[in-house]
Amino acid sequence: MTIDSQYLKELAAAVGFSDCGIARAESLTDGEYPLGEWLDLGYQADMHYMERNAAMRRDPRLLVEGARSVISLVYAYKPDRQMESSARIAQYAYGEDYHELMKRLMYRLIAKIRERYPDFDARPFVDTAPISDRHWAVRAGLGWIGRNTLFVHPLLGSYCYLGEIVATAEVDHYDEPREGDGCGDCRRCVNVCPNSAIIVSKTGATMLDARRCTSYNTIENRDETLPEELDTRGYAFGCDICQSVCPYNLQAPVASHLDDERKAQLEALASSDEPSFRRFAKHSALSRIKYSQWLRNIGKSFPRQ
Ligand code: B12
Ligand code: SF4
Ligand code: SF4
Repeated sequence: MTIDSQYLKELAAAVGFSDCGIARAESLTDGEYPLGEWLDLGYQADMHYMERNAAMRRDPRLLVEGARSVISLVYAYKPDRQMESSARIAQYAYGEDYHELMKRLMYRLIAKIRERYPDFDARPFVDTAPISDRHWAVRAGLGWIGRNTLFVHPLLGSYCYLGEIVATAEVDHYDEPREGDGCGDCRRCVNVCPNSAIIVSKTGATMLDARRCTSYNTIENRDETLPEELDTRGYAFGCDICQSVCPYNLQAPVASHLDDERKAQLEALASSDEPSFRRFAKHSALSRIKYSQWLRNIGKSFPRQ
């Protein structure tokens, strides 16, 4: 079966994705995705799941038997305004949990494709399996990996969620990665990071040392205390500092609306008790952390479990 790629992209836009590109399902090279080097340096901190299934992380054909195409999908979320609180939450977590949002749209897209191609066999992924979302977006020609290690779209910036549908079908036209990147001489993100978590190697390529990163420490770190030297600049969940200075984000169009009710809910979290925190977190990216981590992140005591 060969799918009409243009038709597929039109369907992706119709279900609500901001952009879509399609790459051949082949193995990523060590040069593109030096996972081994990152792990050897210990930059994964306690994210031991990153140490498992390394081969699968590079090659989607090990994840989906017979895979031929990776349909990469971008959903922009730059909000129209910011929450105001001493306990700040990264913008990607303002709305619905992106795993739920992306999965729903991807299943809708698969259903639409099946209306014309009933035998379309595919599996959707969004940060839910060993596959590197950013590198597939790059392979599909949608943008590049910026110095802050995030995927940057030339028009939408990096405030976007990524997901992919791995399919056994071929398409009539595959996209190619862009030539070079759009960062040029810019180093704003590297220079602004309060924890020097973006490490520049001798070759000039950058990697993220999660041990130093506020996002890692406020979300993935399960210790009773945060590292003393960590400068969170008020972030209690995630961190947007290295994205907020990026010229591509500054010029990107607003893509989501933070309404008064949601804004108030986000701001009230700093004083929420456990039941109200859990209620809020249920369909939010905040479900990744426990209430005890939340208390630790906002500077309150970390009760033993
Ligand atoms: C683990 C993880 C984290 C970890 C580690 C992040 C990281 N940069 O690796 C932590 C918890 C810190 C994290 C934080 C965040 N994350 Co996260 N995370 C992931 C996850 C699960 C895997 C990333 C991964 O593979 N890391 C492994 C290493 C090897 O990758 P790397 O070092 O970044 O890769 C670099 C090297 O390969 C280097 N390189 C290339 N060639 C060469 C050559 C040489 C010689 C060298 C030295 C280097 C080099 O270039 C790459 C880019 O710089 C993905 C989801 C997924 N399944 O893909 C989401 C994902 C990357 N995260 C996402 C988000 C939104 C975030 C946050 C912005 C959330 C927030 N606001 O707090 C922050 C951003 C922090 C940052 N500056 O990266 C989005 C990013 C969307 C986008 N536009 O890119 C993703 C894609 C989830 C999604 N599906 O939307 N995340
Ligand atoms: S997310 Fe924050 S702490 Fe992590 S690299 Fe970016 S600026 Fe630094
Ligand atoms: S701030 Fe500059 S160097 Fe960093 S990702 Fe954006 S354009 Fe690239």
